[in-house]
Amino acid sequence: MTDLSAVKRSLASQAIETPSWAYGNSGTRFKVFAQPGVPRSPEEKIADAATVHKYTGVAPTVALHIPWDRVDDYGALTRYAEDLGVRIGAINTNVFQDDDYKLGSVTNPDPGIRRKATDHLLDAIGVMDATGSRDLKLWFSDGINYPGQDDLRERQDRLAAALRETYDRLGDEQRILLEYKLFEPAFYATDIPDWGTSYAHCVELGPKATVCIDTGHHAPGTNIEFIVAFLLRQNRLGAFDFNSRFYADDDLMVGAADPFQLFRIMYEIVRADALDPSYGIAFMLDQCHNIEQKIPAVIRSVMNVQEATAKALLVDRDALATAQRAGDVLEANAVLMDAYNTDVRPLLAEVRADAGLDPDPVGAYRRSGYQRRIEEERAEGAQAGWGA
Ligand code: AOS
Ligand code: ZN
Ligand code: ZN
Repeated sequence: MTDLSAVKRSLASQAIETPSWAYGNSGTRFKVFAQPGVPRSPEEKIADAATVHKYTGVAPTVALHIPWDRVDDYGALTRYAEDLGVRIGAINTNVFQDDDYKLGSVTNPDPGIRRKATDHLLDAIGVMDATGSRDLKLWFSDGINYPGQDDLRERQDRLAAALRETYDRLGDEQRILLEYKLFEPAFYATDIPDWGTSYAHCVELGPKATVCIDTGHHAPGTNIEFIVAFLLRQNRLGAFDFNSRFYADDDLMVGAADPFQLFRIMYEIVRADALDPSYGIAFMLDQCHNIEQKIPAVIRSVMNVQEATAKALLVDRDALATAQRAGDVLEANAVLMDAYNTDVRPLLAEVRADAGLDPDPVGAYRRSGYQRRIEEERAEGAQAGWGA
């Protein structure tokens, strides 16, 4: 039997990180649809993240992206966030938006460009020193479009050298989250295309390097929960970039396309007792809200993760283990499906009420007047960073 009060405690202490870029205007390469009231500065993005935390109670940190969130004084930005009740989370680097990086950043055949890219990564650790961030999230757009364009193996050597230099600059409490992505913008070969490549580089680097799983970065049909289980067993799962995809790297709201997949992922987390923030996994969103209103979309995304987590926590693990040991295929599957098919919304409403929150976070946001205020106050919203 599942202990309901333990489930509620786990849900109350869950932490989901929201990304600063989710609050800005975004789009595809075809069109960016500007929305009224979007943030014009890193401070305003943090204010929106704090609003999401205010209504959900489980989004206490916000990820920044350098240079999109560049400021002169990161200490002041950190204090600003803390005054609003949130903290700065992962620092994301950007070595993909400069003409120099056409043929790659840290894997570029030109050593001068590699130096520039690596220096950016080192600078980002300086930002972490000022914000107190634990995590440096690295995603490289590096890759090649044509067979023969560059030497596949040598590019791995260049990547390893840049990662080594970056790793060696980390403080004792800091770590690298190394993200992988199958394709885009490179179409023939990406330098970190899959979890295995990321994992191998992390192992080579040392214990402070762990893999970041972006749920939108796989081939269709990939069993992501297997990757989760495997990396947890190896102690190398550092973070998630949660989002939903139908076709490629769609960055839609997590749990929108496939809530069952999200449940299966969260079950592996629960199975490994890795949900509590003290375990060290960063549960981040990496999303763009191109056509829907941004703050309620982020709130909805946080709630989708909560719902998948609640269902995962409700799995009767004793009954499941018994059925698995007995080789009772149908019963084992039924135990898992019973939990998935439970309506956990009343349970989450109770968890929110216990925490002094409105049980309906999206409704509470809509009633708060925040959206009207930002639409009045913020004249010209800034773009998130890409998609121009
Ligand atoms: C890119 O596809 C990745 O998901 C990265 O995490 C990226 O840094 C993030 O989406 C912000 O652009
Ligand atoms: Zn990502
Ligand atoms: Zn992505």
